[in-house]
Amino acid sequence: MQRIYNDHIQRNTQSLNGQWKFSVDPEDLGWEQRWYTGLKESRFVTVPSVWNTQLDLLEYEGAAWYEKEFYSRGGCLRFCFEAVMTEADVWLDGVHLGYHYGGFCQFDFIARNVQPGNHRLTVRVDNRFTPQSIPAAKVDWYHYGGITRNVSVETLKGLTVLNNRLEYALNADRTTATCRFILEIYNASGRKITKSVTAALDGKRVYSGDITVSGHKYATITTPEFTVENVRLWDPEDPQLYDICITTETDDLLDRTGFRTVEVIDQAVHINGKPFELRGVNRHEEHPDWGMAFPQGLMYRDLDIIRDLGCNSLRGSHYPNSQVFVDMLDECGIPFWSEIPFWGHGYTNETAGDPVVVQRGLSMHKEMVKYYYNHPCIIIWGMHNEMPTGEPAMLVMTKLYYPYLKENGGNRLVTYATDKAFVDICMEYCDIICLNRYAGWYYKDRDGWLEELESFRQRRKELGLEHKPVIYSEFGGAAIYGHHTFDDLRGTEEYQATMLDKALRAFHADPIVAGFYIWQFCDMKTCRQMGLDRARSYNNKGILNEYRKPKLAYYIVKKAYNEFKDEE
Ligand code: ADA
Repeated sequence: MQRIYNDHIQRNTQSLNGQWKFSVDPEDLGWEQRWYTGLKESRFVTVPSVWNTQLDLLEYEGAAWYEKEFYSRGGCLRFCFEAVMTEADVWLDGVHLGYHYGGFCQFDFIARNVQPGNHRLTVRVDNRFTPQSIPAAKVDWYHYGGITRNVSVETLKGLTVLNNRLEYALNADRTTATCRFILEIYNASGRKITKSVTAALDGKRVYSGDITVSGHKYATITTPEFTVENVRLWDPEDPQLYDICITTETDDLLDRTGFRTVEVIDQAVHINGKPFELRGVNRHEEHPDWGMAFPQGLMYRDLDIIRDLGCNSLRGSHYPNSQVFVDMLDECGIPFWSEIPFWGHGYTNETAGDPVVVQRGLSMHKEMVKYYYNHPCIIIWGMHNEMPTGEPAMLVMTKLYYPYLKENGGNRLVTYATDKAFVDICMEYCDIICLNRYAGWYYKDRDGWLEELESFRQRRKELGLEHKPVIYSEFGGAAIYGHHTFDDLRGTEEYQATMLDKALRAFHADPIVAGFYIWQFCDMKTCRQMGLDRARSYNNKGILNEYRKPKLAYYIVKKAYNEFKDEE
């Protein structure tokens, strides 16, 4: 996987990014005609990319085939895909390796006994929607397709370390951490072997032990507990990271983590025991020229802007972001909300209760937890967004996901974003109540917030949930970049700026509000199903336009966020 540091020194890793053969398959002929035995007609594309940036494929929804030749010295090969949108079938030299569902998380397939020489990797990608898709076809972003993040092939030798998780609990004064590693091991040799596995944290060996694995099998090691004294905390003010190094005789895995607490005390989110008002924006990983195959250089640029704006937190709406971006947030101390792409308006009680949908959502949570567990910046897991949470199926779903994330998700708060503040029946199953509200845009006016806050305070009381803080997870309104009038018209930069200023000041002044994430960082392309409400086919609620040019609201928000910081 690509990180902002090397994650292997011993393991041979080869990037498969770059030029691939590509062929669309609008009539679904590929399976029958066995395109996985070699693409006859094709053009070249770059991976990672979305196919929608090609002029004749702007709106293409369907299957497409990718093929790449590469040389390998053979052995046991692991093919790693960081994201394929949305369904992927993978073949090596015409042999099917596996299938993966879900557009925003990584997955891998292992091929054994591969001979030295040239090989052909084929991927069939399908971005169509069905009633069981996550997200559903009605979603407020563009229907992209393609191999959107990095691809690599690793040569696995002997006993290998596929994944690690550092579980910890800090003592009351946060100076000592009681820890253990959970290590996922794979025997690439195929023989019965007994080998040692070593784990080091910040250069100090904390575990070493032998394990016996027979055949091509997986094994899990749960190390005995060990303590870390004089903990250097990961704190937004000073985000200290610890290096992880897991080694076997023939393999290694390098990672990083950080120690911190996050909890709710007196209706406020506390990081490391200190109240922390979450002041942020919602950000999609999208750019008009790159779609959701978002280049690393632009991630740095976005982060630069986000920090200039005075944000101290981010919501990764609406899906797991690239690992490298989350690595950057770890480094610069920006607490992050990570969620799966359950975006609600396309679902009914019936489709949200469909067992396939529920299981797909659970698998997405499992993948997100597996691959993002060690990131200290992730302080919130989001289960879903604007789903029909007034309906019984959503109660069943939320009651399933919430305990899963509490038990397995590490030291984090768990929530979901609701647009049904007054009819939602799931609020018991979250640590913070997160409201998506658009006063001044979809209803009421920009001065409606005080009334709104008062009504919700009452509602929270009626539900007996007064101990739960509230986050305004979305609010805002559209402005077309460069649109100014003498009148206070919706759609102008002035209207948006005033609206956000009023909202931010109302939230900041209210003790039940623990944080706020503006909708949204920048304008983004949306899909046809969103209808006429989206001028230019964009969601224009960005405080920057899609090319990251600031609107008036940018400066108003920056002023407010800096004032709030100065009050601390
Ligand atoms: C919702 C949704 C966002 C966006 C927003 C809007 O709150 O979660 O993705 O669609 O509405 O612009 O209306």
